[in-house]
Amino acid sequence: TKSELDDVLKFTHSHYAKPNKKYYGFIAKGKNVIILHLESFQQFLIGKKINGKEVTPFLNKLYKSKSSYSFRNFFHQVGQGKTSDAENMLETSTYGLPQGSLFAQLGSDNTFQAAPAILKQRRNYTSAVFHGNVASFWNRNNVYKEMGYQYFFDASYYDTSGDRSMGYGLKDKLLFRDSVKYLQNLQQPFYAKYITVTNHFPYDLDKEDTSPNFKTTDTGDDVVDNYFVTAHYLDQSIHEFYRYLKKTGLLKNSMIVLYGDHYGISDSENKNLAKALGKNPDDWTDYDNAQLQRVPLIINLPGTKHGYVSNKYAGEIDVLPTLMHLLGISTKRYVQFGTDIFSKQHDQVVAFRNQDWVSPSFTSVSGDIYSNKTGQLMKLTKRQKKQVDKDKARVDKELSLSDSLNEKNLLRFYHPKGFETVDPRKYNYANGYQ
Ligand code: GP9
Ligand code: MN
Repeated sequence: TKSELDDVLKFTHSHYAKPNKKYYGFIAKGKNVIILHLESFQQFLIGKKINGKEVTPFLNKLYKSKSSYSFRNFFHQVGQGKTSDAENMLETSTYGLPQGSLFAQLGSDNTFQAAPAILKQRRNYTSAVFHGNVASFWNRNNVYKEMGYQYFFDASYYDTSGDRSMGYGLKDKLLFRDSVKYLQNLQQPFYAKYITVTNHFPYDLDKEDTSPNFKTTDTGDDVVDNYFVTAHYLDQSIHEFYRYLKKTGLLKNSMIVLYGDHYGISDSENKNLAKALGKNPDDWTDYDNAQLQRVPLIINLPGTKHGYVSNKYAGEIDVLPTLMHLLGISTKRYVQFGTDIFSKQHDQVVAFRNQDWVSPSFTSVSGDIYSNKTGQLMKLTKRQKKQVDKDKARVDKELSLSDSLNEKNLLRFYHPKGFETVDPRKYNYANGYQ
């Protein structure tokens, strides 16, 4: 295991991307961090109009705002752990497992060196999660203690009775509204994560929650048609949340990070989705499926004026080093497989959990290489083959080293400078923070 840990450290140290001085600690230092985990929210929703109406007008405004750094080539990298894989990647910058959910399988006993503990120990951040489902789903109540979360405001903190819930829990508008009393009493600076649920397969929504003037598609596939309706509802929920942030005075001293956790429409439905995207279903290929794995990443810093939409290719694995550098916190000492997207050394090859990958030039699906320029299968030149082999080798190595680290719980043996091992017994979510 010592040598296995050394293999991991050798890779992550050689793969480390140092901060971009222009962004390191200037724009976000000392701000609260609010993570908005947008359930099943895909990038194709951004800017999309249906019957002349924007599906997500508020998020569209946020995405283009001068106070946002938004990413149009940002991809989810989840496996079967879905939401819990996204959480793991964003808060540890290590991947989920090849099969199943890391949270469920390893989350109760593994040693984590995760965002809540790092931010607490380095900058005295309070940490909290807000989610309208029961605490035990995805084994969160145990995992969050290993991560060092001080608070977990799960379903037991809200009235989830009757039509206040839908699918996996409390409806998003109610989660945002009923949690403000907890959020505004958190000791600042805080790191608070909201996990939404309403925009979740099969995208049911009570009539009372739909907007009469938003008419969705009529592809004949209920999942696709309803997806736009619940995405529209989620957009309204975020808009309402921003109003609460403004009213409580939290907006101006917070960095709000919004991202889609993974796809909402699965490959099997994509042919019906193609019509809604104005594409010919008969021309739909694996390349198109891979391109739809984009989810939005919006880093919103109210008050800044130099935001822009970045073309950089990146994935969920890259968020933690990126956020920590924005906060002015160094990351070199931690085991992180991702790289700071603002860094000149940021690695733009994005690994998918199933060993597929995308880069600015290529899309690799089950070993077939497509050109991102033409969307067609490629006959590789010698030089292109060399590049593709290099990218593939890096993806395979990164995934296998991450699996070795997590499956063998190697962080037990790793002590980054100044990091105190988390004691999960310190936390009791039933009656708030000890
Ligand atoms: C449940 C919710 C489920 O709490 O997070 O999300 P999923 O993993 O199914 O996307
Ligand atoms: Mn999810």
